[in-house]
Amino acid sequence: MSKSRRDFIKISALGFGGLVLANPILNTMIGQVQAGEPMDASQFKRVPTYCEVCFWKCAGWVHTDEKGELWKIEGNEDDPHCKGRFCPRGTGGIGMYNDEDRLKSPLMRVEIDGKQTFKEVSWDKAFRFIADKMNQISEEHGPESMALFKHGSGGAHFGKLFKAFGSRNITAPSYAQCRGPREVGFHATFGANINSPEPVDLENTKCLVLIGNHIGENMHNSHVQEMSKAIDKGLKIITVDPRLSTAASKSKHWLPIKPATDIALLLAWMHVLITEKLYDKAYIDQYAYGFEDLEAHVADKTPEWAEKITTIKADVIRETAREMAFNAPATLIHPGRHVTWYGDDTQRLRAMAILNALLGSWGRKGGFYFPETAKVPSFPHPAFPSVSWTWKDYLDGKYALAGSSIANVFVDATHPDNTTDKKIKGWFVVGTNLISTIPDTKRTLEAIDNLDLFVVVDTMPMEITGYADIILPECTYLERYDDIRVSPNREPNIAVRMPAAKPKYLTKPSDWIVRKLADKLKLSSYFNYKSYSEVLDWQLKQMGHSLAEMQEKGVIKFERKHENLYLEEGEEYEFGTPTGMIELYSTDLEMEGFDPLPNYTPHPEPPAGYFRLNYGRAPMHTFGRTANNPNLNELMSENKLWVNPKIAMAAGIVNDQEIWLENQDGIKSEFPIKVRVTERIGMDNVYMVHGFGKSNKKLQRSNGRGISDSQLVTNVMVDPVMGGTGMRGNFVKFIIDKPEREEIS
Ligand SMILES: Nc1nc2c(c(=O)[nH]1)N[C@H]1C(S)=C(S)[C@@H](COP(=O)(O)OP(=O)(O)OC[C@H]3O[C@@H](n4cnc5c(=O)[nH]c(N)nc54)[C@H](O)[C@@H]3O)O[C@H]1N2
Ligand SMILES: Nc1nc2c(c(=O)[nH]1)N[C@H]1C(S)=C(S)[C@@H](COP(=O)(O)OP(=O)(O)OC[C@H]3O[C@@H](n4cnc5c(=O)[nH]c(N)nc54)[C@H](O)[C@@H]3O)O[C@H]1N2
Ligand code: SF4
Ligand SMILES: [Mo]
Repeated sequence: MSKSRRDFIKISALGFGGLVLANPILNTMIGQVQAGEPMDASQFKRVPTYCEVCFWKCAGWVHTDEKGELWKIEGNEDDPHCKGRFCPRGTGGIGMYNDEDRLKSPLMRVEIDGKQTFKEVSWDKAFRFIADKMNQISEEHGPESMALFKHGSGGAHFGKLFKAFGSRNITAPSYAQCRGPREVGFHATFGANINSPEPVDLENTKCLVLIGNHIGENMHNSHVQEMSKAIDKGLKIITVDPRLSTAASKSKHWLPIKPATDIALLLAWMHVLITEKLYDKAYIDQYAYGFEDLEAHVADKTPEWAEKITTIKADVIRETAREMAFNAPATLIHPGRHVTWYGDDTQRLRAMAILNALLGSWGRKGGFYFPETAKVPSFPHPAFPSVSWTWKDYLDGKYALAGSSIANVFVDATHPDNTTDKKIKGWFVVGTNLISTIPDTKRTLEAIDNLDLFVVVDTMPMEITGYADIILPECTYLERYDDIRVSPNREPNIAVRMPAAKPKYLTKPSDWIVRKLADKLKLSSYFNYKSYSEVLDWQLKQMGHSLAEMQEKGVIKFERKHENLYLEEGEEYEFGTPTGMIELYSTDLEMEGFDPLPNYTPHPEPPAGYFRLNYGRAPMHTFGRTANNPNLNELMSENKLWVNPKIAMAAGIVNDQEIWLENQDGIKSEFPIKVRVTERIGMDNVYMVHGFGKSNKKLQRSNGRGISDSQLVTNVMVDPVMGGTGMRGNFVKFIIDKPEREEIS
């Protein structure tokens, strides 16, 4: 690796020896809970929270004992996100508080004897340094040259600081690395975004079609619960996945599709529904635009045509299409979530939306319901200054249908090859580990090297922290207030998060960090309160409630005020598309010069000796954020490489053998991975769970355990419609003997 201005510093260089270790009382207590031993609950106090282990944000209770030690977390019975039960990750959330590898103090990059290292500094010194640099960047390039990458609750506080400072260049990896194409594809069709939680009426669904969406391993709580209830009621599942996922194993039909060919299958399903007149004619006649165009478009997309492409037998395609029609409109083609696969993702999601339209499932029981969100007033503050440019101006018309900012475009605007006058010179990265989150790490590092200021706010010494100028340690969600949770659902609802323990070490909540930094930037008028509890109480009082009440209840649900949950029979309805109808033929896409009807395009195949790199989730982990969590690491400490037995035999590799991988660009995995030989995966791809193979030695439990899929994702197929980063076009081969590697300093 070439020497860069910002050498990666393993935080271990600093040595945190002697600081507090894991809480032994807590560990015993968790042991007791897991062992199901009875405990006297009377000595415990409970504090409301919502979980931060993933973005489902389940509301729950943190129980603490008389000494204030955290004991356990459990779900809030009134919460529609969790229905009273946390998933294994949420239950293990206390491990985040308890992890002895946590960041403990603000750290500043310094050079000692020509070698870069991190030095502990006071919060005040850190703020002075950051404010000086921000002001300098603003003077030289304008405040817009400061950019914020955020993910998770703390990011909202920083978002406000950035707007007050004069920048709207704010982004998150949940769009262009996750669900962006889904939002664009469904918006173009139904005039509405899907958002989170997805408004899928799983509890009433009779036929569920999962396309590369592995609910059960993807552990989004209420949906897993609703799906298992529906299974008990006889739900038919059709799973399209090259791997026998948990969902596939519970399915009536598992379609082990050849990767990257889903659009062909979707078009053939439309062909069957239309030619066999199985679609919802009344619904289409009343609500849809462009049916004749669609009919002509799929006329030659026969199951036989699709069989050649997808390897799924024509009669299976017919049979599954009929199964969908039989159960319609309670048939749900699930829109998925992590959908940035092959660069034509918006078009694949459009095809999924169109299929839902043909089945009449949008706005229907067992399909998609119309969600409603509670209104929470904003705490008053002066108007934000106007800005002279944003990421949209930088793009100058490219990715025109992107409804949200594109994280990888921020990398481009920071990279030295940006020749425009709209340059990003400073980054705040709050709660996102960009090194393993945005593909093409090399480019991310080149951008980082071109920064004048790089601040990372995190709870753990994750990879991204090693490149920062300043690291600010945030306390965990169990130690802080955060914004009121508002999200769309069947019933509008809110939930609060309150601190269950004092912040450990020198860590602080984001709202405090932001207020102190605002003081230094002379922006304190935007943050006119002493504690975030004041803001929450003010907001709740405007709504006729209070923080004291929320402390008792945790969650409040409200009556719906607007439309019904579902369409009434024959109800007149205006969709949010340009035509006001469900656009089978998309006028938005046509206007921007894209295919108004989805087309199948072939994608490159793995060369001989290589396999497509497939990745996904494990029920007990969230991305890379939980790999080091003591409770969750105990459940699964490394990922394994799923390899088909025939492939393993040919390669001469056996179960549990450690091998390395090399991708099509000659990039070798940093660590080895154990092989899991299994019939559950096809011959053309290998599979691993994302989030392992942590590089930083300071992460004692997770460093070097398994492989990071992200290191091998160097080929990125960008979606021309909205800028999403397709990550599934990477091919790997096996390396049996430990490869020689240049040590990363
Ligand atoms: N190769 C590959 N890339 C992917 C994916 C994939 O499957 N494979 N998945 C994509 C998807 S779907 C998504 S949504 C994104 C997810 O991307 P990220 O959200 O970036 O994923 P994580 O690895 O969990 O990184 C979260 C970071 O936040 C920190 N953190 C956790 N809690 C807190 C907190 O309370 N405060 C602060 N300040 N920091 C905190 C963690 O320590 C960690 O560094 O990744 C995308 N990128
Ligand atoms: N436990 C847990 N749950 C989570 C998360 C987590 O980190 N941990 N993260 C949450 C987030 S933010 C997201 S976005 C979701 C992501 O969860 P999902 O939206 O379910 O998506 P992926 O993880 O991408 O799903 C991968 C599946 O797609 C299959 N697949 C691969 N290639 C193809 C193909 O070409 N065609 C088809 N049809 N299938 C293919 C894989 O074999 C695998 O089963 O999970 C959420 N839930
Ligand atoms: S699904 Fe699990 S990890 Fe995610 S918020 Fe809910 S309890 Fe937490
Ligand atoms: Mo995601």
